[in-house]
Amino acid sequence: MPSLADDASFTVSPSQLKALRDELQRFLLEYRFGMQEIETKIGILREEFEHTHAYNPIEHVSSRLKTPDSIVEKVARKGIDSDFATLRAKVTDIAGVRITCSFVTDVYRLFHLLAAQDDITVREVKDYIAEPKPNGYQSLHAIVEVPVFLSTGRVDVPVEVQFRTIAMDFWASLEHKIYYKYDSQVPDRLLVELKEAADSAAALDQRMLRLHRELHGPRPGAAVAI
Ligand code: 0O2
Repeated sequence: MPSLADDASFTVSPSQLKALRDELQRFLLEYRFGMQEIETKIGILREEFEHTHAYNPIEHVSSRLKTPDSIVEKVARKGIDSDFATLRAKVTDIAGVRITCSFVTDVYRLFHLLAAQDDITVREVKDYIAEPKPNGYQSLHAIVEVPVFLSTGRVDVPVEVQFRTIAMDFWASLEHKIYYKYDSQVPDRLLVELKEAADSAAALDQRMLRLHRELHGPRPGAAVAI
């Protein structure tokens, strides 16, 4: 297959182009199915939680598939080969699910409930809550593999699942907009303010959790650490 990241010097016939398009669509379809499997699992946990504990630990869930442009950009940035086998092995965030929780304890609780399911394999965890990024970014990232059953058999699809609180999500979405607006050249003054805002968001999370516990008492298993 011609490299997705190659320059425009190669030529392909219409039938090769169609075959490439079909292969890319099928490749992305597997990720869509993997993403849907995770969404279903999270939806089930949410409903079961409400039913059993009369409590909903999830504020909202969003999902996205990386666009072909964004995959090509990552391949070029990381200098990796762009054949489908390498993409499958090295680009693990083609499918992404973001789960926004009420409290930090819910973040870990949901992660553990998902990770404990016996068809889920956890490939990698990055705990940016325990160790925030230098800019202040916080979230718990997990690359999990979920089986998808196709007419051709089973495929284990990696999905990047990001767990965060509302305060972390608020911060990350503003920071993302600022980076976009300044084309990554954010003035130092704003970087300092963003870091301070991230610290305030973390303090708010702690405070809200304390208040919540005062109201309801600690829930069983609420403070699971990873
Ligand atoms: P999008 O649009 O959310 O998909 P890399 O993927 O190579 O850039 P790495 O180490 O593989 O980096 O991934 P990491 O650190 O697990 O983080 C990847 C994703 O986390 C990003 O995806 C963002 O969604 C989020 N993220 C990580 N760091 C930051 C940050 O400092 N600020 C904000 N706002 N989000 C962050 P994408 O692909 O960049 O974007």
